[in-house]
Amino acid sequence: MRRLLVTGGAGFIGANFVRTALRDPSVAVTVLDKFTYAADPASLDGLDPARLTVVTGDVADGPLVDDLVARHDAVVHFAAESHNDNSLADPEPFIRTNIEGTFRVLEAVRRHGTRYHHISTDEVYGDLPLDDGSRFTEASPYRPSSPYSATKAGSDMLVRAWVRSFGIRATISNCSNNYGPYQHVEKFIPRQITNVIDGVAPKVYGSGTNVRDWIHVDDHNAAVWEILERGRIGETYFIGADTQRDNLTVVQILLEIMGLPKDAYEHVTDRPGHDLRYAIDATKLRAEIGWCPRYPDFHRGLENTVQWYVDNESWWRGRKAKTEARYQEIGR
Ligand code: NAD
Ligand code: TDX
Repeated sequence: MRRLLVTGGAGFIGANFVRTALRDPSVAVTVLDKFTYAADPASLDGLDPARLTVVTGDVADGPLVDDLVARHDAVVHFAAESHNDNSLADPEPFIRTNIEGTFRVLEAVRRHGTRYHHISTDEVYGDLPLDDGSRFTEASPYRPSSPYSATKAGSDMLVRAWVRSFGIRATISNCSNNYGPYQHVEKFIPRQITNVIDGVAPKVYGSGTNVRDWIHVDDHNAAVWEILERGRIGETYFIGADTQRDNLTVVQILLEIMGLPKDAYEHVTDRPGHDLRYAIDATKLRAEIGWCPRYPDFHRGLENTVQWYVDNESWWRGRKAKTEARYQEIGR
């Protein structure tokens, strides 16, 4: 049995990763999750209890992390505070979880010689001009804009230093914007889908011309799995599916799928420091690892995602009112 420790495994991408990983009968997973507002135990419902252990705890708790890492063959580190708007309202938990938490995991990995994969984001590279066609590559300079992306950049730097100075067996992946089932309703796509279900107009920050490069969460996780298996130690891999869309276009597709006029949205105050455009060049991952997206049809992916939120209202309903109340406080 191969024993994986998955931090943040009750959050959006982590829970989907656990679901994928447990399809391999030779894998057992331990989830370490603090169960912040972003986690939901129900995201792990229906999985084989003989091969899934869930531990409630903090990645910044050194002794706990050390004990768990010692008993596993590999660590996949998803746990993070992940929402830009929250990092603007209160950066402190981002420092503790994203930087100190990663430091604790790295120290445990160093002591026990455990294989480590670090989950990061394209946002550490800052943003790109709207219209010049450029994309981030693994050689792009780090230029984070928000407290969230600055702490993710810090965590990436720690991993690189621990590889070089201590020789830990680590890989890093930086992925673009994910969508799919089990994503918290604070994030752009689920927020708009659930607004429409509730008869509320989708909320577009500023002009809506900002561009994100979308990828289905299962494509992200398939790439992570391949990198864990076959990635070169010390390397960084970009994960992206060549699906750049501006926010207005995404909202209009959602409205069309949900049977409403394309202009049934409203503009709200922009996010301070709002990154203009992200775009990922995943040539290295495709060439070296042979990965390619299995869900390249964005329209179809959004249709399936809308259907998932319609069918799984009991999963998100309990968080919706509180999330919107938080947005109301910040005027977005
Ligand atoms: P999420 O907010 O849905 O989930 C994060 C999980 O981490 C939650 O279950 C939460 O309870 C847990 N967590 C938070 N603090 C913790 C702590 N101190 N100790 C233990 N667990 C803690 O986030 P997500 O969207 O699933 O993102 C997962 C990872 O992927 C993050 O590292 C994020 O930076 C990265 N990422 C996300 C995207 C995206 O589009 N969502 C894109 C690229 C990279
Ligand atoms: O209501 C909204 N209206 C809106 O126009 C929300 C919530 C967002 N937006 C815009 C802001 C962004 O341009 O939509 C875009 C996507 O916003 P988010 O879902 O907050 O994602 P983003 O800030 O791009 O960051 C995401 O991708 C990279 C994840 O949240 C990060 O964890 C990941 O690292």
